[in-house]
Amino acid sequence: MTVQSTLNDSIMAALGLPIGTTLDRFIKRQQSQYPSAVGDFSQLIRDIALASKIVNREINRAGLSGLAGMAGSTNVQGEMQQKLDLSAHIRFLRALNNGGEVAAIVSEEEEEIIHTDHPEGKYVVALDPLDGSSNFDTNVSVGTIFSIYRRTSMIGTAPTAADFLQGGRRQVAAGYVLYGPSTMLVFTTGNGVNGFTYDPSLGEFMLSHPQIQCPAQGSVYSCNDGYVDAYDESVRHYLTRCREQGCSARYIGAFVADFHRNLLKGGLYMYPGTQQQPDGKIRLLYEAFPMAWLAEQASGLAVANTKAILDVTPRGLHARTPIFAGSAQMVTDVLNATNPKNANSLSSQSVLQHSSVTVAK
Ligand code: FBP
Repeated sequence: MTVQSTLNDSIMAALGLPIGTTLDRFIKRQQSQYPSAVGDFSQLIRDIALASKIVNREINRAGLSGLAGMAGSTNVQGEMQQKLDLSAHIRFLRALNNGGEVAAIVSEEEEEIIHTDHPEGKYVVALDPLDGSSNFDTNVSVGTIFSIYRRTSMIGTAPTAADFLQGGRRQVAAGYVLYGPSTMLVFTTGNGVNGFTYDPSLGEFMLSHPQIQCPAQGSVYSCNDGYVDAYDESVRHYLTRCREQGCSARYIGAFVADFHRNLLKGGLYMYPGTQQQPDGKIRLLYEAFPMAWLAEQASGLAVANTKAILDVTPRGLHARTPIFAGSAQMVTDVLNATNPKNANSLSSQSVLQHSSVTVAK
């Protein structure tokens, strides 16, 4: 007997559609696929969801609560920190520490590894607590980006840099939270990419975008046009060809927001290197690696100059990398434009072998 059968149509109509799958139910279902799972990984995802709900509330009220504006300090990248940068940093640190599953954290806002009160934790997390800092005070979309590894060092000891520098293909989960017109949590654990929309009336993340697939071709490119003259000639040629083919430029200035739009609608986000900044601006551990895994898991691609981002060897906790990410055909085209020799012999092959993409040469 289903619940439905005992209620008459008018009540059913008033109730409307079932509320759908909560993040918690989704995690439980995923966990049941791993007989050996004991729930600590599930708890970790819940801790991230909790922190993002608190950060969401603080972003929404920043103009009222005095959390808007500069904090008067700089981070390891030499960037001026905003109050919201620090409050998001603290909120995630607290939630991950209180959850007890994480032994150490690397955050964009601190130079050194942050050891939690739980050396017994199995996981380490790399985090960009609030991405898109230039947008904070202007009420434009921002995000949080996270990347999770199972530690390699001995449980009970203090994790070291080696736990974080395992390489992008060793991530066990990666995702972002987009604080936009609605707040969404999008993540992968290696079984595709799923998106959850936050319903403040329930205080729950609800499954709204199951198994996201990035269209192979897009008509949008996202880069800071102000820097185009400093890009390599081949990148400039690629952009000229994009425009000739009728592509539009869209750049929110928050990686999470630009990446999310391109993931759903098709498009290419790029932050190339320049002579001044050969490695560009985007950080490998807590920006490029997680977004690259999401791209590949959604049948998109993400490359540096000559190879897949996930095959780039991380040289430091805050190392940067050039990045081209999004629709597979657009990434392959920019790779062919910038490194034809490499594209044919190396990158596109190695890129393609890892992802489920078929791309016209
Ligand atoms: P943070 O805001 O976390 O430092 O991230 C870097 C970032 O803001 C990306 O989100 C964005 O795509 C890019 O830098 C914007 O940089 P620029 O202003 O140089 O175009």
